[in-house]
Amino acid sequence: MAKKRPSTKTKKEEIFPIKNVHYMEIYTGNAKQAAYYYANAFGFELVAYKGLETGSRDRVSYVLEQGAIRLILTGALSDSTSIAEFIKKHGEGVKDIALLVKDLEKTYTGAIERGGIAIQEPWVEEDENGKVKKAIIGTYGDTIHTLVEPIDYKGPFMPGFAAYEHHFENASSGLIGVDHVVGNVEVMEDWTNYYEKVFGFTVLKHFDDENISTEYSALMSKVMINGTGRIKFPINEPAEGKRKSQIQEYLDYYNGPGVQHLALLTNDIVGTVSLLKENGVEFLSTPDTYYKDLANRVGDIDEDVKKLQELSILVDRDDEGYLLQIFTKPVVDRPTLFIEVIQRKGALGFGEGNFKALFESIEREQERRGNI
Ligand code: TYF
Ligand code: FE
Repeated sequence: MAKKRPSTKTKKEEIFPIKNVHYMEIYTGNAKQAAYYYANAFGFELVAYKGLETGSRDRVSYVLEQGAIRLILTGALSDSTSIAEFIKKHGEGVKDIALLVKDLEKTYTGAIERGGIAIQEPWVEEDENGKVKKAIIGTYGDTIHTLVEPIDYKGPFMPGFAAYEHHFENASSGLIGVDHVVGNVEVMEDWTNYYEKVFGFTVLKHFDDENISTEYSALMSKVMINGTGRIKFPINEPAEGKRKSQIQEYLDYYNGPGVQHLALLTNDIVGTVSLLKENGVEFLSTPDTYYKDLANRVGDIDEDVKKLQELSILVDRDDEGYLLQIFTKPVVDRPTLFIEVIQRKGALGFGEGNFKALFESIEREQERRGNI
């Protein structure tokens, strides 16, 4: 008789195994100029391209990489694409959070059986560099998850893309990976239930409007996490407060739910943020009073508090360690999408201790925009 396996090995099989976030695709009105911004301001490297020169007649896409982060900037070449429609409705924004999976057909079919929104059945793309399997599942608003499974693919990015020969020098800013991707929706429970049922995610943390004081632009939030703990997708909903919720402002300008922020990891936030600021990236500011009691609140940290204050970097401590984070102003014309730079030194949280300072800073921006 076969020996019973020790319990440490009987790990529960995930219903939707995800290896990684494969790329995040931004629909933009001018992919060429957006690519220049992410390359030269954020330190991404341009690696692949498709457009008229490669036989793509309806869209142009630039692929940028930094560490394990991959961004695609896509623009329309004709008015008959859904890209042009997307931009008319939402402005520029994240269309796709693509997920690298195994057993794509099985993974896709299971998700659809559990109530996943079927956007596109599995298909195979192919060029001289090999094959890639894909399928598309819908999520909040017009956002999608493209599932990707390469099959012996050896090209620069995906079939149909050519390696990009770029002619300028730009330094990496030290961004190394995706920490979390946040969505703003109208009814949080609808979408947290969706991620539980369809993708097998669980709730890591729940912030309600009590935790997140109603004095400040109020919201509720649940952090959804997959079985490996690698993929974190927080979902926000507006809450009633004294002022207009920052989430409501987003929903008004985006015309519905969508991606609010991309949180990108660095191992050296001081170095990364210094470079981004030199490159002209605009960040939310933090009042000097925040730094007065920082030492009391977070105890000993490796960084020089003066330097953090100079750069407006926020710090929070939890049971496991501490984290440092900072938020850009919106990176598009509408007050919608922004980027968070985060460094984790053990901490597993989301900067809960910074919510008050952060939301006051967001509120100052809302006020300048006339949206309170
Ligand atoms: O992802 C988070 O939870 C943090 C804090 O509208 C945050 O980055 C939460 C909500 C929000 C902006 C930032
Ligand atoms: Fe965040």
